[in-house]
Amino acid sequence: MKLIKTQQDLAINGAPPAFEQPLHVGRPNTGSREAFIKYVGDIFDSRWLTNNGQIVRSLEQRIADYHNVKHCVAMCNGTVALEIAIRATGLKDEVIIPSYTFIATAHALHWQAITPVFADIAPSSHTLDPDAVRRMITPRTTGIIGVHLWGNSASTEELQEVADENGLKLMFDAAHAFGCSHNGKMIGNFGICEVLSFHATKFFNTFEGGAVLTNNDGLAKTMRLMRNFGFSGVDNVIHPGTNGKMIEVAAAMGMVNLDTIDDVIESNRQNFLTYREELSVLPNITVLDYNKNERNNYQYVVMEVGDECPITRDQFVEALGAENILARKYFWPGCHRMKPYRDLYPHAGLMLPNTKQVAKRVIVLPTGSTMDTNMVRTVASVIRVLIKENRSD
Ligand code: T4K
Repeated sequence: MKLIKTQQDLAINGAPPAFEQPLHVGRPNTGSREAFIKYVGDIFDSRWLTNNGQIVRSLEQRIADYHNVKHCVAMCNGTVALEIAIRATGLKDEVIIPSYTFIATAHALHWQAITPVFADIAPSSHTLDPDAVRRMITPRTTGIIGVHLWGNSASTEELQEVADENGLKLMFDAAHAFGCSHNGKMIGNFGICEVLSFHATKFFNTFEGGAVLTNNDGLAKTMRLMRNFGFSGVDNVIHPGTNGKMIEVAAAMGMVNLDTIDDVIESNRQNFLTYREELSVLPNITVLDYNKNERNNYQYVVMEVGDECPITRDQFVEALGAENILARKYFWPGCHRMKPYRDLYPHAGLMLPNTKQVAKRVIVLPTGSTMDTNMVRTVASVIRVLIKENRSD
């Protein structure tokens, strides 16, 4: 690792890369190896591997307590959790979502023959613009799925108003928002329900996993049935269902990761603050901020490249890649431009100017517990020199 000072230090100009090993966005945080292996030993001893085991139930309780919400229903991944939540909530026909999100938000609807209708985002928050949602409502609309992108909460009150005024159901894709709050209230308490992802790349992971948080007893009961083929006791199926269960070894990873979650958030916060200090002084570069009055997990460092910047977003990604800094263009080009949805709505982009603009500007930078402040400063030095090198003045 070295500090990049001049253009001769850049890998695109023939110098060795700044990092010998690749720096990933979404490098998994893993808690104590010994504690995890102890759990694995217990799983071997008990020979209870899945089907609502003790570790899954303990993890559900801890996550519900952490979010101050009545129910946490753990699932095998965030996408299946979304699918089950959508079905249990009774969404059908058309559901309004942002296009600027991970493709799973759209797929979870499309997979069940529900049409995702894409509404535009607010450029400052990257989350659904309630007025844009209003414009997309048709007689076939049954609901709205807001996304708390990057962990920043969507405009929950305004979206609830739109939903109430139009007789729609509102739920949230909270895949990025584990441990975050909105107006002092923890995520998990908004809309009918909120869906978390515990994928390996999330700051809190269970290898693969997800969960639905809700205060609605009936909905929680239905989702518990749905994730286990609709079984109520032995030999008795009382509801349509699928296999959405979390396994014990995944829950064990969650238990271990929960033990160190505060340390992970703190190292994410330090990395975020260092990035912000280093990058926000650069012309045409902004770092998406977190609301300091809320609880945040700081898991994404989102840099936006302004239109006047002498180097384009894609040139940044390429030059950073040469340094072994594997920055990502999440969620370019927007769901509406991915083949299944492009075919469905070839002209959707006309209603999505902010999505188009934001998707063109965003770079997500590596962070997490495998990075420290010095590494962050090195990444920032590459960005600084790239801008300096390309300045026309
Ligand atoms: N809704 C939203 C808003 C979401 O963002 C997501 C998932 C979901 C719903 C669905 O939840 P899940 O069904 O996934 O639980 C990743 C994740 O696969 C995905 O979970 C996540 N969002 C999305 C934002 O990011 P990719 O395509 O970036 O994954 P990949 O394999 O390129 O990994 C990213 C980086 O992490 C790579 O540079 C390699 C590194 N990595 C990855 C894995 C899996 C590791 O170092 N170790 C690992 O084990 O999608």
